[in-house]
Amino acid sequence: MQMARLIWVIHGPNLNLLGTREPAVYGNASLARIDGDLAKVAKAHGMRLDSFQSNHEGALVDRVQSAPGSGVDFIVINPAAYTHTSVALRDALAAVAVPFIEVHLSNIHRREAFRHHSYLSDLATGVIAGLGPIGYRLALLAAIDSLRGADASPSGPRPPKKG
Ligand code: CA2
Repeated sequence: MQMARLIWVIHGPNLNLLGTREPAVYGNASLARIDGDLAKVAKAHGMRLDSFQSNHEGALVDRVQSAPGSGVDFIVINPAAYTHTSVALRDALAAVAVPFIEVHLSNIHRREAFRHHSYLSDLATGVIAGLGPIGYRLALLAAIDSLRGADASPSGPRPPKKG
């Protein structure tokens, strides 16, 4: 029997502060609560899920680089401030070619101009912004749906369509 599909959730810098500061922008939920909710959803759908947070760009790049060797099928990522600055994270996601969905708690397009550009969005399967913690859950459900579709295709698992 095939191993259950594996989804990684990756959180960027300062998201460990969720639930402790700036509730008007980022809500009241802690990161542990968000990750706990995602773990339950994944389990209910028969998927494996691991969450990771770092405040360090290199650690995030290392994590992304290790995805293929760890058998990761899909990544849900909130790159936080590195969304707007990190060519390194972009290059890592492009190199590993694991499909990913970019999530933002806040609507980055309603905020300062420097938050409007993402170095990752054009590589992403999809982008969710402005819906708060439920955005992670929606991204996870979309990832699960995409993996289910891949498993159901007559030729077996296939990469997501590009372009
Ligand atoms: O809206 C998002 O999810 C962001 O990715 C959050 C980043 C921000 O730099 C992006 O532009 C949009 C910031 C995360 C900071 O998280 C905090 C949480 C609680 C208290 C302070 C910061």
